[in-house]
Order: sequence, then structure tokens, then C-alpha cells
Amino acid sequence: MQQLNKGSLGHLSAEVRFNQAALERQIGIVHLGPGAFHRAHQAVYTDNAMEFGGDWGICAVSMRSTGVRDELAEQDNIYTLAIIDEQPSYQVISAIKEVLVLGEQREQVMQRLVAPSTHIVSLTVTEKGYCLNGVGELDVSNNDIVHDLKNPTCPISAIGLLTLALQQRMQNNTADLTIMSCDNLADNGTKLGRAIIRFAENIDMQLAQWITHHVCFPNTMVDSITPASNDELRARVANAIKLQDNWPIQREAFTQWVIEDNFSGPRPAWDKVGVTFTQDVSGYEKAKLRLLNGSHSTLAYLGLRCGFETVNQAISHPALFTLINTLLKEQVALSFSAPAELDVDAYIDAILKRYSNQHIRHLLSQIAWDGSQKLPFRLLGSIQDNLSQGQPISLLCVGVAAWLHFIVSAAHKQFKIVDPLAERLISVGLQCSGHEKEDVTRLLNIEQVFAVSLVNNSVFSQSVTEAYLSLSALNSANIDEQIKALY
Ligand code: CS2
Repeated sequence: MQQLNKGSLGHLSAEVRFNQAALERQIGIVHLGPGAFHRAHQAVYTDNAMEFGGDWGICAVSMRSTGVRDELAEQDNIYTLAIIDEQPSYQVISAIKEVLVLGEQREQVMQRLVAPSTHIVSLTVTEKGYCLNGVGELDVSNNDIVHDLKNPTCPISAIGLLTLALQQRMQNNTADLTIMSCDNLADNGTKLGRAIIRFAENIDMQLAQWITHHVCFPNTMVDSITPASNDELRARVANAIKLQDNWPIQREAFTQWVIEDNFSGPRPAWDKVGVTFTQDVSGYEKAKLRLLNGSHSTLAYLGLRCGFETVNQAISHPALFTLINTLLKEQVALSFSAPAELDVDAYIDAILKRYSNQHIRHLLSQIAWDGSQKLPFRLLGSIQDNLSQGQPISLLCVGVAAWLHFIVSAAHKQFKIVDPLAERLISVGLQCSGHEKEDVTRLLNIEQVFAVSLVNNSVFSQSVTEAYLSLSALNSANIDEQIKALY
């Protein structure tokens, strides 16, 4: 079968959407972290926006791995987006013009970052890529940050790299830049900006001042369920587009992008292709991070304990569906003020319908990654806000307790935990001997995750302990009885 590339685009059937306008545009955006989510979400919006003009081609920079660059090189960085839903559809995306690997192509990466034609730098480097501590500030003890402060001209972190690029833009007096986080963090742009300025203060105070006045860091909320690609998808796409795509991407039909209207310079016509611009992202962000991502993580750790593999399998169990629905409507929804235009119950119902999508094979084990980085934004923030407002937290603590069991189980069964704190988590997990109350106390003392003020709150620690004790008996044979006992 012929390879998908610029030369074979003429063979695409009419059913496959393709924006000719995007094909020959020049680069105007540098994106750090070209994982599946970027390629399914921001790159698609940008591809569509180029129908309305502008050189908004993307130079994608992988911080470490070479896979995306090498796989897409054979096909001119063009790939297929497969919308996996009741009515599957396919779109060929040509917005990514170049894929570089920082460790091998540092000079080219820097040229792109400092080029006057680069107006926007965006990031999907996952929560751990920001090198933040438990209170959302730059963690100067983080190994990558320690390295970059010692080697500021050869950074390995996104924070160090962007600071070096901004230093050169300042020296070159290059037009202002907008740096836009597209990761699942609360106040993602604000935190990114503060982390870069804090890093710059260690290098050059004048640079830190310049950044404050010349660089915008808009907050954003991003949403679309994007399972990892696999061979089944490759076969499905080859059959649909009649061309060989080495690395197609799949996602659900639902997609949303909310961006704070705070840019230093020009931007693509994203507003013309469904992106919401607003002065205040926080309501949208809390709704998404707490309602969707909070229930995703709860479902992941509970579902894995029940023996399920996918989100669809877990949410299809009536007792789990009821628990998640109750968690969202009776606890999480009380923890924040939603935007006036958002019907929260309808939003929750839509989330549960999305989870029930039988066409999407979203692995619970993938969602379970990086729990130490995710739980603070997804569950602990809701718990702290509910505690301060005298609202219930019992089901929120079920998600926390399920994560604690996940750690202990992985440690004792010698399963790998994908998490920047994996070594610490496994070490604490191994010290847990089955005396549940002592085990919970030990696990809640992981200070990078649980603030002392929260751990010292007796309502929280008792709720987590009760949930942990209840979940100890849960297994694939008694799901109904054990889960129903939680609510
Ligand atoms: C998921 C998210 O893997 C995870 O942690 O909760 O990737 C989720 O699918 C996206 O945030 C949905 O927009």
C-alpha cells in the first residue's frame, strides 16, 4: 500500500477531510511535547484555522524521544486523525511541518524558538514537565532544574529551554512571544509563567524583568479523550484512507479548547474553528479538571481494582456508574463556581456518556499514570474547597484511597508505577504491612502530594482511612456489594 505523504495526497477519497490551505504554510508556532493529545487537539484546530489564513505551521519539539520524528519523517509529518464515535470520520492533518528532538537537534530547536516568525510557543509536556512543587511553584530541587541551573546553555527541561530562548529573544530584541500551556494543570499559564520567571531570576534579573513585560502566558482548558494509537487503529485508517499511515491518531468526537484572551502578538483564527476565548478560564478549567479528570482518576484506580481494563468497561458497571454520578453531582460540583453559562448537571451527564463510548478503548492503566502529579489538581483541590465550605468529601476520598491501594498493590506485586515519584511511592508501599490505619498514615505522609494542613484535618484523614478499609475487601468477585457500600 502506498505511503501517506505529500505526493500521495491526491489519492485521498472525498470522504477524507483535508485542508489544502494548511499544506504549504510556513512555521509560526513551536510546540513542545508532540504526543497524541497535541496531534489530536491543538494541531487539528490550527490546521483548520489555516483555512482562514496565516503562517501557523507547527515545529514540534520532542524533549527526549525520537519516535514521533522518525515515524512521521517518512510521511512529510502528515498524519491521519480518526474520530472514533458512532459515525467514524477521518481527517488528514498537515499542520506539523517539522519534528525536532532537543537532545539531537538543539541548535535547530533554538533557531525556531528565537525566530521573529515564531509568535507562539505551546506545550503539552504533562504535569511533571513543569517541575513544580506541592504548592505549584518551581521546584528548584527537581533534578532537571538543578541540571539546567548548572548548565543554562544546555537545558533539558522545558522551563530551562524556554528561559534560554527568551534570553536570546531579549538580546536580539525580537518581537514579543506568547507561551501557552495546554496541559491539565489548574492555572496552567500562570504557573508556567511564574516558573520561568523564577528560573530566570537565578540567571539574570534583567531577563526576569523583561519576561514580565514582554511575554504573555495565557491560561487554557483543553479537552478531548485521546487513547494511545495501536495496530488496530493503523489497520482501520489504512482501510479508510487507502494509504499507509505510520502513526495515525484517534480521539472521540467531543473536543473543547478554552483560551484566555491574553496574547503578546498575532495568533491563528482559532475563534473561527470552535475555540472559546475568554478573560477568565478558571470556571471552565475547574469544571473540566475536577469533574472529568477527577472522575477519570477515580474510575481508573477503582476500575483496575475491580479487574476492568477500559473506561467503558468500568463505567458500564451499574454500581460504579452510580458511584461516579453521585461523586460528581453531590460532591465535586459543590467545590467550585461554574461559569454562568455552564449547565453542570448536563455537563456531568455528557461526561458519563463520553465514558460509555463503546468505540473508544481508553485504558485505565494509561489514566493511572502520574497519580502524584494529577491528584492534587483532580481530587485534593476539590477536597480542600469542600472542607473549607463544610461540604461532603467521602466519595472524593474514595478516589484518594483507591490510589493508595494502587501504590501498595503495585509495590507488593512488583508492578511498575509510571510516576515521577515512582521510587518513593514503591518504597512507602513496601513499608505497608497490612495494618491499614498505620498504612494510610504512612502513605498520607508523602509530602510532595499531601499538604500537611490537609493531612492534619481529621475529617480528611478519617474519610480516607474509612474508604481504604472498605476498599481492602474489593475485588472482581464482589464489585456490586463493595462499591454500593461506599455510597
Ligand atoms: C486522562 C486525560 O490520562 C488521563 O489522565 O484523564 O488524558 C483525559 O483523557 C483528558 O484530559 C481528556 O480531555
